[in-house]
Amino acid sequence: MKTQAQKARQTLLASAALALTLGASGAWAQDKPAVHGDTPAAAYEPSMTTLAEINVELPGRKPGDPVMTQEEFNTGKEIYFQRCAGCHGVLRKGATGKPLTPDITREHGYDYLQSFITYGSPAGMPNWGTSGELTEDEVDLMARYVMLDPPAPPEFGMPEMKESWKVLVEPKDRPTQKMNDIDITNLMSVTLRDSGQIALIDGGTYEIRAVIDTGYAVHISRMSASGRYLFVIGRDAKVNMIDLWMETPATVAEIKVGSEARSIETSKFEGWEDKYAIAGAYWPPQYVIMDGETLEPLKIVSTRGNIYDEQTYHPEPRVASILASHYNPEFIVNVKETGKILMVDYTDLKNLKTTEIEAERFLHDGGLDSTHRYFMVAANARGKVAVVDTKEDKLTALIETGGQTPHPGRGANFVHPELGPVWATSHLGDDSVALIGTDPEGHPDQAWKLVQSFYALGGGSLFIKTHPNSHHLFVDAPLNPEAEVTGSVAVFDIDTMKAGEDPEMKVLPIVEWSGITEGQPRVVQPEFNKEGTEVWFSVWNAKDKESAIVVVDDKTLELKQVIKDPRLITPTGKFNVTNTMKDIY
Ligand code: DHE
Repeated sequence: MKTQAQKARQTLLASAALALTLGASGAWAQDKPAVHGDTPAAAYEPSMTTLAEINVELPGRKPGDPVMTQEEFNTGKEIYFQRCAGCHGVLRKGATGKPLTPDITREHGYDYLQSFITYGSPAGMPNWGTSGELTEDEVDLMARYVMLDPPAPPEFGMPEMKESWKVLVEPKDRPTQKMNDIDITNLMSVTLRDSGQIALIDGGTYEIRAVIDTGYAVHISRMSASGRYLFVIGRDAKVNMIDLWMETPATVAEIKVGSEARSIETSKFEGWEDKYAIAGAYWPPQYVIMDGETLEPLKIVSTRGNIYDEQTYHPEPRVASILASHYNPEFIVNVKETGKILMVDYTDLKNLKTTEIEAERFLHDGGLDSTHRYFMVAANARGKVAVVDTKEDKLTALIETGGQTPHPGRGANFVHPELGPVWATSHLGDDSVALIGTDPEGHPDQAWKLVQSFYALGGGSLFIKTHPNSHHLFVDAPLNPEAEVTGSVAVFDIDTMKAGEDPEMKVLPIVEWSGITEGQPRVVQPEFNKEGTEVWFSVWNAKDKESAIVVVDDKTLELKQVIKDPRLITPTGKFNVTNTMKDIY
């Protein structure tokens, strides 16, 4: 254990150095891997791939405009949306990175821009030229491109949504009872990132029961409250609604809700089960509430507006995570750049009521506490977690997690033997795990405070997980620079945890267990089966290499099964139907 701990410290130093070089200009700058290659870490950059494909005319030439052909402009736009828009914003007005509007870029001039793009800056700008990511010609092109007026990608309103909307099987033609022998309560929906598909894997037999085409680089899966319908959203903002009752589960409705999106959720409050679905978009910055049986778009709401503290206008605040409240008929919509959490009351879409909670900028991912009353979301570039009381619709606390760039996924809830109920997050920027007290009634001294922090495997963690029936806490580190770290997962025994003492860490060599020797696969996102007796890990390799899912016995921490299949291309997120439906994590 000592050597592991030492290794972990080394990795901490490596990743802390990395975070420092990348600077404090914001989440994506901090999240950037050292080399911007075609790696899973690079894939973590918000890349507006779909926007890059939209055709835009070269803006009319103004005096002083750099010379550029339409072809060069198209290439510049593609590079900009794929590499730069995540930090500098689609409209170049700045997000976590600095604004790059022509008034600023022209003031700097070509030589400055060319050198800046080539060498980067300690404040967070990557060295696109010297890293070899962009050729000299591309750097020259980008220096000229950013001096032109930024092209605004098209809006995506009701006409566009309606045009993309298809009901493939009408509700009246759908089965009235489950037509298959699958235990759908223990089904796993697995993202096959680079093949634009999901795999439905039986949690009991490990058999792939269906592979379903979805949008581009599908991001997450969420369940309807009844557990019948599965919703997935691609990065291209395409939503698929899948009926798990069909003989072979298949898409029954689909729609596009914008050009870039990451989140989808369904109504869960009593009396509103399966009534609505909601999706949030990065572009255009908006959310849309849809009919829960057909995906018919009903209400589109823009999130453009003022940043919560400065009260200055932001033209493109992206919608990050969305969760359904269990305490009120509301969706919890997290708006990244303005730092607002919107409690959207869905009881009357014509007279929509929204409670706008001031939280913190750069809201990203989060989940509920074990009682489902409190919602915890990471403002990751600010190193904080915002807590919202979903019963009272009020901000309860803003907590510094003590680490760099908290990234909880939905987090992990467990009862610490000495500190009581806690919610945990790991971090992208360092190897710490933060525990936050979540029991204001039973443990008022600990509630909404950072009660313990300890080290896991290394920086570059994305997800942490446990289950009410498990005594283990699992922490991944897929974006760590070291292959040994990305190929393993850290486990902590919850029962032996002591306040103020680092718990002992076990390391499971998941990639080694998968038997995959080619490529540099990364272990990502632990997910439990329904009973909480097994935990599944994705062994995420490059698209042209073998990937796998490794199943570990939660009691013995021994290998139980390796799921391999040529169809399992780049598996990443896994969503157990029951755990997802009931917010168990
Ligand atoms: Fe994710 C959740 C955004 C990259 C796997 N990711 C989320 C959520 C957001 C988000 C807003 C919360 C959704 C919700 O709860 O409603 N993710 C982004 C990005 O903007 C980012 C950084 C870059 C991008 O261009 O998309 C990004 N994400 C990734 C990956 O590279 C990951 C590791 C692999 C993949 O499949 O793309 C990845 N993100 C996930 C997963 C979840 C997720 C598995 C759901 C976790 C959960 O347990 O709920």
